[in-house]
Amino acid sequence: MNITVLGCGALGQIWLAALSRQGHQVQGWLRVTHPHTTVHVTSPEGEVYRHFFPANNPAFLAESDLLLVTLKAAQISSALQQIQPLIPAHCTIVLMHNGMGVMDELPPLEQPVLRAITTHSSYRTQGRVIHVAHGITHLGPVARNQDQLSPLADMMHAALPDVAWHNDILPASWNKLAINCVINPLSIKYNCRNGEILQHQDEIQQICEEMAAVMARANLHADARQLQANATHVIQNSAGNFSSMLQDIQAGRSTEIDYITGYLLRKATEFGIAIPVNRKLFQLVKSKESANGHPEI
Ligand code: KPL
Repeated sequence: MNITVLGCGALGQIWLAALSRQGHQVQGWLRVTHPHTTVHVTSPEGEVYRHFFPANNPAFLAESDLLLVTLKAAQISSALQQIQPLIPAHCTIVLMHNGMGVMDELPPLEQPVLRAITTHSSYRTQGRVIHVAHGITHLGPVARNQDQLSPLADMMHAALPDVAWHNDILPASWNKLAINCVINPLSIKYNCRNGEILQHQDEIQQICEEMAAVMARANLHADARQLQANATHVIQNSAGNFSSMLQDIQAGRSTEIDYITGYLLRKATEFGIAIPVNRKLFQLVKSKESANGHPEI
């Protein structure tokens, strides 16, 4: 397959490496145009992979079968808008990001769009990517009746297991949202690695109870104890990792809070449900962002 990976951060590099090793033709696409990109990944098993890939080649994009978007939620719609005229109609666009609400911002697209949610954990340090722990990638259509795209899950699974196909990606999206609503703001509150969050079980429970109330109103199966168990599992798996949100705050970047707890708050407001614990965490992260020079809106 010809594959363009839009966004060459930690997750983008892991996928570039994995897809290329599987024999696919790949290129990166950087927001600041550059003819090549360096991938330098240390796997959870300690193997080092270092390679140069071509980047930002419009002719290759015009022949791509898959556009894998690994940008942060807030960057996706404008980045897609810029390259939209170059994306061929047959190319499947996979959006792999934290949080929810991006679909509401996208320009109208003729290409099929899939959503991917991943629990692979990784971070960037001194020009290298540390792939801390393997995870599961859930893949599926946002619109119904796109089951014919399910072979893509097998292709991606062969490159970087596990990948699971879902005919309806919404429940998996909400379950990952719950994990991020727990780990990311709490990692900011306690300024800690994921593993230390386990010490705050009462808060984890409260976050999950509020989350379950909103999910139930959205007609999704919601069990607060299951959400808490899922979050605990991911915390244990990524214990040594700093959450992406804490990495963003430490690097002076804006975070994905508007698409994580912010999305939950928007839904709660729509349903008339009070979620004070999540609201307070949202405000805390926004205040850290504004201390970093990002306006509170
Ligand atoms: O998605 C993550 C993130 O950091 O954003 C988790 C799964 C919480 C791993 O750190």
